[in-house]
Amino acid sequence: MKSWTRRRAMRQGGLLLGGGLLHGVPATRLLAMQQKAGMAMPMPSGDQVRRRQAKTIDAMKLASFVDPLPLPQVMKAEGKRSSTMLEAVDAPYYRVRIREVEHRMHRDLPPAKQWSYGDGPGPVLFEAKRDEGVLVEWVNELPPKHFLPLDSPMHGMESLKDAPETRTVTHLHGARVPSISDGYPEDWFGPGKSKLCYYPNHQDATGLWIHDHAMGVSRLNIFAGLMGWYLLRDENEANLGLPAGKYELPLLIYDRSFDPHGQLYYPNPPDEGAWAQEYLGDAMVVNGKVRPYTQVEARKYRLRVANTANSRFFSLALSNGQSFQVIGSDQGLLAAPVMMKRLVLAPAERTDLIVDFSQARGERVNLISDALDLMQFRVSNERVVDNSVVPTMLRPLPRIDEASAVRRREMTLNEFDGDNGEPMVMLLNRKHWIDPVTEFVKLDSTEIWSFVNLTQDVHPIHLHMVHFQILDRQSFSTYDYLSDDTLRFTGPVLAPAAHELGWKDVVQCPPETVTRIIVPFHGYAGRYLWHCHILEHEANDMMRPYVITA
Ligand SMILES: [Cu+2]
Repeated sequence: MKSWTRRRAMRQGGLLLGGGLLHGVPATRLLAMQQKAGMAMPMPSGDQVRRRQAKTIDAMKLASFVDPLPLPQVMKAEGKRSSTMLEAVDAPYYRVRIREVEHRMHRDLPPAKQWSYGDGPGPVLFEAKRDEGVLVEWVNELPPKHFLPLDSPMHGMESLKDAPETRTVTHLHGARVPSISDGYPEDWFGPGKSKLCYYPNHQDATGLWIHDHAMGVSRLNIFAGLMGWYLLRDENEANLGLPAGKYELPLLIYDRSFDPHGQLYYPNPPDEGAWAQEYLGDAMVVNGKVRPYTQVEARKYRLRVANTANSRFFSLALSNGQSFQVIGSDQGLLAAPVMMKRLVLAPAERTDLIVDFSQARGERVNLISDALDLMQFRVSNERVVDNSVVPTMLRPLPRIDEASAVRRREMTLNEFDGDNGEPMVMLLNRKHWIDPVTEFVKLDSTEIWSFVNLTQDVHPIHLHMVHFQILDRQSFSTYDYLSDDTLRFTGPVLAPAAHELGWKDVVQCPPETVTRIIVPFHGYAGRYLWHCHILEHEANDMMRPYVITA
């Protein structure tokens, strides 16, 4: 796991530039890996680093904690509508305009161009109830030109030459929905068009999130701002007595960088290499503001946290060193709270935290990620009565029996060099997005998928439509695997950490490690996808379709 730690520390450590993929890996080891794997690993040139620095301001110098934390704008239904997609007669209908807006992300920055769901500049929030389906019409009102740099070697771009630059399609991440409403990347639509989606909400309470998934441009569209919360509630959760209402804070955390005019800056190929292998900014943003603050009472709060960054892993902790209780993961509550002081959240992962500020009356407590500040809680000096509770048992959460799996699949995570030898391509199972489907799964069957990570990166792998449990992780020799396809393990079988024992839809796959998950494919037959949720990897080309057959 050494390289996992090293790699992760790099990604979390302040300003890491787009191409800085392999600092810290010994050159001899790197060379050996390249030779064995036929891989070309990109390194940023000093020139690239200097060019990038000239194009961005130093966001670490912006004053911290000067903007109040915005809370997401709760979306309102416009009555009810019927549709052939519905199970019932009619359902609440939402019409969401997708627009270009201007939004000030920090007191000392001018308003920056962004994209937004809905009419406000900030993130949005849908409140949904279990088994009460909703209709959402996503309306593309974007201008014809993208304000971020488009590049060419990304997957699918050949076939997208005539596609509108500002295409979009919305995916409700973690939702069990029919394929037609899932936001398949090729179901994009251009400006002036809209798409009606049906979300049945037949699943346990959890924090889902909406984001763009349009072919070839989703990393740019999400970077531009197309993200939001979707909190699904149920009776079990409501009866627990957890902190609620104003004591529940939904937080979208991500990173950005700004050009000298205060506008969002995304690396612009070819100046900085053929494509940005990862994006890491130096401004930590929560709900649309750079390092904001919020006033809290000296009591328990429930923090719903989603990592909506393109590439950055957050290592969440509190600046006063106090512990917090983890009560949920991607797909809802854990069986029991887990006390932690530090939790690593990969892109697209969510966590559900209880933080008790009662011992920090009158103090300022920062939410941090290693040396980086994300936001500040200003705890009131007043004593308050806190009637909320955190039960020791949250819900029954049986582990799935491995014996129930009818099929086991071995999936490789690969890095290779591109046609011209310089840019790298990253693949799942050595296949591109456009290659024919290779994973056909029977509806209602259970399978075990092993992710064989041959790369030096942690890849957060996400499967659409399903939830799953993590079985274990075990390091192996990539050398042996690449020479004769043999899985020779080099370390012990590691059980998932306590906070990973709940239902998941994203799994962190460490380098040179086999990560196994068990997946019951309940829900709907149809075409879905699985992919790495580092958006720059997904785009080039770590994304594959899979089909559930009835
Ligand atoms: Cu990846």
